[in-house]
Amino acid sequence: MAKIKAIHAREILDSRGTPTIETTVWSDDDHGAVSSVPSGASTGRFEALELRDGDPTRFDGQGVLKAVDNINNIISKYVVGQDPTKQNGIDQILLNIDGTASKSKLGGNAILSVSQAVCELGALVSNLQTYEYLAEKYALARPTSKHLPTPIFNLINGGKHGAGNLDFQEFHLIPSSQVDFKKALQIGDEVYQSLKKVLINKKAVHSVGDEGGFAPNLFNNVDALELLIEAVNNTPYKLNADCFLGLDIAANSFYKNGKYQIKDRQEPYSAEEFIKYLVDLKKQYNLLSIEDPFDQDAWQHWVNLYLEMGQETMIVGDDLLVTDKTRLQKAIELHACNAVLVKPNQIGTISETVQVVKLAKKNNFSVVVSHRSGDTDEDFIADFAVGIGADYAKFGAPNRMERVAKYNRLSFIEEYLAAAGK
Ligand code: 2PG
Ligand code: MG
Repeated sequence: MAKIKAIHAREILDSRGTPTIETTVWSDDDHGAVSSVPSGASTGRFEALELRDGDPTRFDGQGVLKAVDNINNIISKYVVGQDPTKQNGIDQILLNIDGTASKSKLGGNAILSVSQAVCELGALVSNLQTYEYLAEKYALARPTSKHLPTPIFNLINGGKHGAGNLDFQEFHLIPSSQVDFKKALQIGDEVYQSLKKVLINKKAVHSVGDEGGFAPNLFNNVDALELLIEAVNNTPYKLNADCFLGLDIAANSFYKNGKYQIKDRQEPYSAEEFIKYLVDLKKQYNLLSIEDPFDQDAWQHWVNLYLEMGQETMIVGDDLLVTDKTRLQKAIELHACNAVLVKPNQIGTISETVQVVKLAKKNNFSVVVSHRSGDTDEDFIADFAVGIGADYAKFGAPNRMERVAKYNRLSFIEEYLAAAGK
C-alpha cells in the first residue's frame, strides 16, 4: 500500500491571468501527481467559497497565498501518511478540518486542489489511467471508445465571458451523439472555423472570449443563433442531423426585480413572458439543450418551463444546482430540470461530486461535466467525465489551449480504449 509522502501547493495563473492553485502530491513509492483548479466568472450564489487573499497590493486582491498556505501548513499535516487510493476517507478528512458548510475556512479551491491531486495520485499508484481508476472505484461507467461523452462546444461567448453586448452567455454547437468523438471534434472545429469566416465576411469582430468562442458585436441574442446556422450551412454538415444548437442563458446575470431584461426587447420580460419567449425559441431553433434559463432562486419558473418542454429538451441546472446534492434532490422532487451541470469546484471535493453524479443517474438526469471560464492546462476533468460516464462534456470552444487540452485528452482516451479493444 502506497502512502502520501509529501504535498506542496503553489500559486499559478489561470487562463484569465488570475491566480489559482497548483498542488503536487508525492507517494512513498515515488509517484507524483500535479493538479490545478479552475475558477468561474458567472458563479452561483451557493458555490463553495473560493478563498482569495483580498490583499490589494497583489493581483488586485485575487491572490491565493492564504489558500496555498492552508494546504502546505494545515492540510498536509493530516494528509501525509494516508493511502492515496482512499479518496472518500481523505475527502472526509478535508471536510472535517474545514468544518464549514461553504468550505470557507480552508477555501473550496484549496480543498479541491488536494482532493483532485490525490485522485490523480491514486490512479498513478494503481497503475491506471485516471479515467480507468475512477471507473473502477465508483462503478458508474464502463468506458468504451464508442461511448465517450458528447462534446458541447461553446462557439459564441456572451454574458460575463464575452464583450458585453450579448446577454446569453453561451451559444452551443452539439454534434450528434451518434458519431464517435473524433468526428464530433472535427464537426465542432470545422463549424468554428466556418463561423470565423462568416464573421470576417460580415466585417464583424472575430476576437474570442474567455472560453475561446467568438465574442462578436451583434444587435441581439437571436443574431448569434442565426450566425451559427449560417456557419453550419457553409460546411458539409446538416443542422439537426449532424449537429444541434443549445444555449447557456446564465439568466442570473440579467434577472432584476423579478424580470428578465435582454436586448431582444426593450421592455423586460416577466417570468411568464420569458417562458413563452423560450418556448418559441426552442421551436424556431430546435434547441437540444437550455442551461440556466432562469435565476438560481426562481424555482417556480423552472418548474413551469419544464412542464412546457421538459419532455423534449435538455434543461440543465448549473447555477441552480451548483453540484450540490441537496439542491439536486430538490430539483428532482420539483421536476425543475432534467440535467445537471457538474463542476467539481462548485462543491469542493471529488467524492461529493461523485455523489451528485450518482444521484443524477439514479433519477435519469443527464450528466454534463464542465470546465470553468477561468481554467488551466489541467485535463483531469476529461478523465473525470469519462470515468463517471458523463453524457456530455462542456469544455468551451475548440480554441485556446486550456480548452483544447481537455478535448485532446478525450481524443487520446478514445484511441487508448480502441487500442485496448474496448
Ligand atoms: C457556466 C460556466 C462554464 P463559469 O456558466 O456554465 O462554461 O461558466 O465558469 O464562468 O461559471
Ligand atoms: Mg452555466
